[in-house]
Amino acid sequence: SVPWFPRKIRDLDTFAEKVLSYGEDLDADHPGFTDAAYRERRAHITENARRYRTGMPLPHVEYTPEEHKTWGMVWKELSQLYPTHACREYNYVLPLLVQNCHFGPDRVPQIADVSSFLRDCTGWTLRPVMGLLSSRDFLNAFAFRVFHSTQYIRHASSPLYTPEPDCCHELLGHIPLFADPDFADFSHEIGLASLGASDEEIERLATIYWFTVEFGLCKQGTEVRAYGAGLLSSFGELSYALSDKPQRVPFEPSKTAVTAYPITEYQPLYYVAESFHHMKEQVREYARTFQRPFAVRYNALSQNIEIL
Ligand code: H2B
Ligand code: FE
Repeated sequence: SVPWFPRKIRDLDTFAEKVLSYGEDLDADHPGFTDAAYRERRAHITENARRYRTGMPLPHVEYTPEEHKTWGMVWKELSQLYPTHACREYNYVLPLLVQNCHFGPDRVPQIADVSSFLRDCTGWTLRPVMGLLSSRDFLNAFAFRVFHSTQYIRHASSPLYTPEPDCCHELLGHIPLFADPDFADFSHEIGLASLGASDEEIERLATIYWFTVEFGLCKQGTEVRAYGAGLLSSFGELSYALSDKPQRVPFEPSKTAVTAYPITEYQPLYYVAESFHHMKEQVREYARTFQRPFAVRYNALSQNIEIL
């Protein structure tokens, strides 16, 4: 039997309370664990995400001067590396985000501005989320071209480190490439493959997601550049990934999907894609091996999944 999956965009509302970790409560080793004001701030921001439903305006967060400062430090560090380390598509979009969505060193951008920008570019939109969703829920939303974004920011005591996704990771790591048509379609393809997939198939897609959307490298003429969000939002790993230390091999879904990876240290191995367009074709081909006895298609007008 095929596991339940969302058929209409409103079905994503059922994910809101199903976060796995880091809602309002933090683990003991989190930099903000002993900071009551930080925990309260997080609780306030995640409460908006908990209450959010499809069709509501995206919550506006009034960031504090300290939060803007943290963002500014992250921005300044990373933006030095982008011209030489980020892929061409990323470097094309970032200035557009500066022009259209108030990206820059001075303040944290608002996801409402970013979401309308993405909608205009590729039809992707954002939803606020309290914390980590299950791989299944998180990837199922991709079938609707929806990306769940956190809005809280890392603790001010460690501006270059966060143990979980925060708005710096989402805005600098993930968001820019959703404005690229081929990357948008590639990500959508993973989402469609995840609908009604078995637990084992979800695991494989989550691994592909890890080695592409989070830690992917791609060819750029004779060079290799980064497009993965985990790299584009980490000053240290971004230079490491392109150095001569790690191993780099061509992206190949059936191999990539079953590769083991560490989550608390730099990756020993990166997969290098030919192009986003080619990756989309590869993932589509790979998903044909899945068990689901029917095909699916997203109808962007009705925002429903059609079963074929
Ligand atoms: N949930 C949220 N909120 N953000 C993520 O980046 C995320 C997630 N990543 N759930 C997912 C899991 C990823 O690690 C893969 C698909 O398992
Ligand atoms: Fe991420």
